[in-house]
Amino acid sequence: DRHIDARSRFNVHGRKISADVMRECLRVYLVVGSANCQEDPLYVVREALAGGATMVQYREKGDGSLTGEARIKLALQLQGLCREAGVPFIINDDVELALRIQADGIHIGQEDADAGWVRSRIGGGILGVSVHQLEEAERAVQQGADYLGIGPIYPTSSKPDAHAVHGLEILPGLRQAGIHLPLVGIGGITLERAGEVISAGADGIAVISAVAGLPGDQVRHAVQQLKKRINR
Ligand code: 3NM
Repeated sequence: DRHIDARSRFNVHGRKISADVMRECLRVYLVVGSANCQEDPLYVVREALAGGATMVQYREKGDGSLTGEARIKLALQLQGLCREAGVPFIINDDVELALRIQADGIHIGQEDADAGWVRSRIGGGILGVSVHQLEEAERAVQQGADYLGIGPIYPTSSKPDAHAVHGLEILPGLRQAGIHLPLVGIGGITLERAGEVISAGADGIAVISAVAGLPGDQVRHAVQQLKKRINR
């Protein structure tokens, strides 16, 4: 099978990604698990990639989420789609899964594994860390993060244990405090709000419901529209 053989140009065994390439990958970042999708997640991700999604994170959380072999199988299938499209495939939280399937990287929050430990496990793979304030951001930079996730920017119904809403102000705040790492905003970002998140200092937007929550036949168009707002 060709897509299983095709090597990703991003890889846990590769060289560390440059900040410029990282910024491009963050532009329209789809976060997705089977619980977020109205339809087959493979269809949703295929359509999002056709619309120009620049990175995909597999985040299998919430009611009815897959476990065990089914989870690994879906991860491998989504990875195949991302490899064909040439975009990085990131695993949320689960270092063992990321290493097992040779994902392109991993995303962790403050409650997950220590970022320095994750960096030591994944070599040059992409490491994303969710942070909520300057000290966390500085620490993640020191621990070798490639990008920081900042959220929730707006209220979200996709993450029941989300932090208090930050608003846009956290983005210029981090920039002015000297955080130059690529930043992605997350939480409640819609087509209407995408432009202001970029204007406030983010390099990209990460979304669940604005893409994965749509009927499958609207996914491609939604990603195309998000890209237009961001490239403006
Ligand atoms: N992390 P939606 S908010 C996965 O604040 C996630 O770190 C967040 O989903 C954070 O685009 C969030 O549907 C949910 O609001 C994003």
